[in-house]
Amino acid sequence: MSDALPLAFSLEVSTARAEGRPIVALESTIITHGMPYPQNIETARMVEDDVRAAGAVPATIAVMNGRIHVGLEADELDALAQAKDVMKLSRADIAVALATGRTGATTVSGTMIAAALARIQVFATGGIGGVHHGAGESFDISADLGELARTPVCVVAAGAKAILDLEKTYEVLETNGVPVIAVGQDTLPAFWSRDSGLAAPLRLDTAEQIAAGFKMRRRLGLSGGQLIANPIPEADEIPAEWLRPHIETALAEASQKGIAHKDVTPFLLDRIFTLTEGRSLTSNIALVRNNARLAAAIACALVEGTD
Ligand code: PSU
Ligand code: MN
Repeated sequence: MSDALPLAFSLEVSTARAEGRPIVALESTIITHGMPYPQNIETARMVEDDVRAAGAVPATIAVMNGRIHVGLEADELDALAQAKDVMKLSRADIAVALATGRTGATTVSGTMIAAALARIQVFATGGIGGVHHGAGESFDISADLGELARTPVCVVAAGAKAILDLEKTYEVLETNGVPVIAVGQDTLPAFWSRDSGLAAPLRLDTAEQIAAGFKMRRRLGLSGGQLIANPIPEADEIPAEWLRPHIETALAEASQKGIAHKDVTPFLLDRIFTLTEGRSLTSNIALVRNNARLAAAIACALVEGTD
């Protein structure tokens, strides 16, 4: 038994670490459980290229063969995107998956844990998990929220996914001391739509300000991360009113079919994809890419700035 961390770095990431270059973590559950093949692999590649084009190095994270891979080689990314029976790994699952040599994709919480172990401070995803509708009965609250409260990673997302009870989600984040920072607007975004109608607790307009806020938390000894709520670009958004009935249909189907636990989010995303005739996926891809670009700018600002 070794005490060494079970981390495996891609060539690109290990070079970047040696050179002190900015690195952006990317998750893999969005690839295995969030998007259909082949759009999942196409998106994963585009997002990595977006990070590179913005001057940082992408580190897509997944568990394979008993190690947390920080940065996937091209063939590993291809294999993961097509693999069946991939585990969905949050804080609760990651150690068992590693200890038993399983293949698993990391959620926001799993990816934050891996990023922190690899000393990566910035992570881009689509939308975080949160409090599901009906949580008063089901108690279904994503592990992403607890992770944001404890692990020091700056998570760039288009807010929480609009399938969730957004008011309760942001209430839980506030209770747990997680800074929720809207980028360039006074309201929180709603994943596929720019505006949730909810006032943003905090607003910042530049990557440099976001980096400075993150460093200040460290100086103060505050644990936990920050949620950077980055609105989808206007050209790619789906108006919330148009989307609402489709979300309601998907939610009703999920409860009728008894979909529960880890299956809820993948089920809803897949149903909304079908109900919107693919429109939700097109905007999901656009918003992830937009988040990757901002995350790269924040990672660059963290490397360039001095504390
Ligand atoms: N962002 C997306 N699509 C996704 C996810 C994020 O655009 O599928 C994934 C993330 O991995 C997030 C997970 O952690 O959905 C939330 O799952 P749950 O609600 O079961 O915690
Ligand atoms: Mn859940």
